[in-house]
Amino acid sequence: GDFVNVDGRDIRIEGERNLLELIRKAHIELPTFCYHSDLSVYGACRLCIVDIDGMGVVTSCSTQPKAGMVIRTNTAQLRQMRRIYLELLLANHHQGCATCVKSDRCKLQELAVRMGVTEVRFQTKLEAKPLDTSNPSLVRDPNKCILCGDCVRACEEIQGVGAIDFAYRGAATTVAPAFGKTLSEVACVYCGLCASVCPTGAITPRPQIDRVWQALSDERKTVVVQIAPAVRVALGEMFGLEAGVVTTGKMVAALKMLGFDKVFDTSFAADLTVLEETTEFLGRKTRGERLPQFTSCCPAWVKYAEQFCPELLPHLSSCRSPQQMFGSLAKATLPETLGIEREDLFVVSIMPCTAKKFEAQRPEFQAGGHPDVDAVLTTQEFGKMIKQAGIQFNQLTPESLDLPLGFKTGAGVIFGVTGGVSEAVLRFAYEKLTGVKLDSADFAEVRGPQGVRIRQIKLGDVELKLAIVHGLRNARAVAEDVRAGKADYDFVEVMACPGGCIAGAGQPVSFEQDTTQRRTQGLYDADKTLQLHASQENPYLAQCYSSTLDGIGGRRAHELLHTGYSS
Ligand code: HC1
Ligand code: SF4
Repeated sequence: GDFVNVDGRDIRIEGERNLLELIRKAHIELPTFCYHSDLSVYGACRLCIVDIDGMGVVTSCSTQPKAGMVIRTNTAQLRQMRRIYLELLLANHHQGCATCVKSDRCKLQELAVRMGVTEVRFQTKLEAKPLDTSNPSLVRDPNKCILCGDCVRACEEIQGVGAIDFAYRGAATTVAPAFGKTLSEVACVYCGLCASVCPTGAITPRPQIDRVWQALSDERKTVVVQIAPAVRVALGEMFGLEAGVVTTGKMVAALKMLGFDKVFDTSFAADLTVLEETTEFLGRKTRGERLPQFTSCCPAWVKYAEQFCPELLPHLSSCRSPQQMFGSLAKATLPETLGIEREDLFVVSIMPCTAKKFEAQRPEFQAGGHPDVDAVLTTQEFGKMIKQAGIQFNQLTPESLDLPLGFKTGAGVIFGVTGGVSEAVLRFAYEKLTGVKLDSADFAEVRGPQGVRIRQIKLGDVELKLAIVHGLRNARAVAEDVRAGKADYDFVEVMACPGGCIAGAGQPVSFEQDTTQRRTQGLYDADKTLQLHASQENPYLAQCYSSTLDGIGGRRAHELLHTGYSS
């Protein structure tokens, strides 16, 4: 085979796209801000430089591996150059580190520490630029931007939105929405991918922690909380646990200590979504109308469809997302069961997602001037609240979720990964179409990391064609095919974030390479360890349908669980 030599060791070339990836196989993680394996190579931060015999110093992210290369990654010259690059970045960066929301998980800080930068010799005087707080999901702080362009490329290349770009030239260069607009004035869908890739605190999820503390200390309020599927496999990372470790029981204990009165599970509402959405789907399939049916649980996708493919809106499932089904159901039923007034019930969500903050504020999800979901915390914010309270998370004894809205099946848990909604729907559709109870609950053929997965699945006599997509640029491609009559799908699942909710922008910031994979595995394992795997088996749903919803697809179910779209 072909080899390169990295710091004295021979490393085999196995189709790596660039030296940075190949050098990882030597167990060396080169510093970088602007390299992301899913994005185009930009080569702007220059931190990943290496020294190659006969070539000199080059950026490894933009250099192809060639057999026989002799590479050094850690010479005195490289160390010195990297320090200077970092000092220059720091010199143009607002240094309010102690009060920055990104402080504990900032790549700039991490690399400055790692490279031993202890002073900044070229400090420039910086004029403070205004923050963009125009929307419920994200805060943009241009003072902390280091012009790596990661957000610009992620928004364009993965989401196909192009809401932000470089503006001006030279020393005035900045990253911003076009024409000096705010994020709320451009086509931004609040997916937060820009925040996920941002190495500093220049784009971050907009916090609501203070509102939640306030509700918790308000004696008139009864505060309940729902936990999204993806949160349980990621929160532990903020307390030193590996990605993918399921911490549901400890989360319940922590939430009770923080003062929440009831702790419920969004996965209960996901089970509910499965019954409603599958019933809607099979109805359309029988009548042959408005196919394919697109999923509607990802609020960034819904906003994207409203803005970019309004003609497809009739194809979206009319189901509210599980977050909003939970909210309306909680507000409709809990006041009576808890013996309180509706306006004294405060519903909090803990979500992996920034777009969920926007979704909760949409006018269609309010009743009598009160939103169905009062506040949305990200997984990150939840972890911060636990830290603010001084709770020793790892020492907690697990506690059980409250009933009935805390009971779920595995189908409601796998919603958090790409393919999960489809698999959950198939587990119900199978029984509906064959009349046979499912013995092995999996439809593992819909799983996987590919951005677009087309699957034909036979349930009894019915052949279903599914498209499972994540990343909105991929969704756009499928939508165009549908519009052009080039695709005969029955069902299309769309998640904006690559990987699904587990990789949402509200999740803990991770510097590891395999985090998405581990979280994914964590959710599939959680499904396996639960008692039930198909939504129709959830006994509390049956109860809910008879007492409150007038049956699946019933009148009350329609009022509380469905919606329409605006274009
Ligand atoms: Fe998701 Fe969903 S799975 S959208 O990815 O349908 O955010 O986790 O809560 O609502 O259930 C997010 C996750 C989440 C909803 C559900
Ligand atoms: Fe682009 Fe999403 Fe960031 Fe908006 S939130 S700027 S759509 S990446």
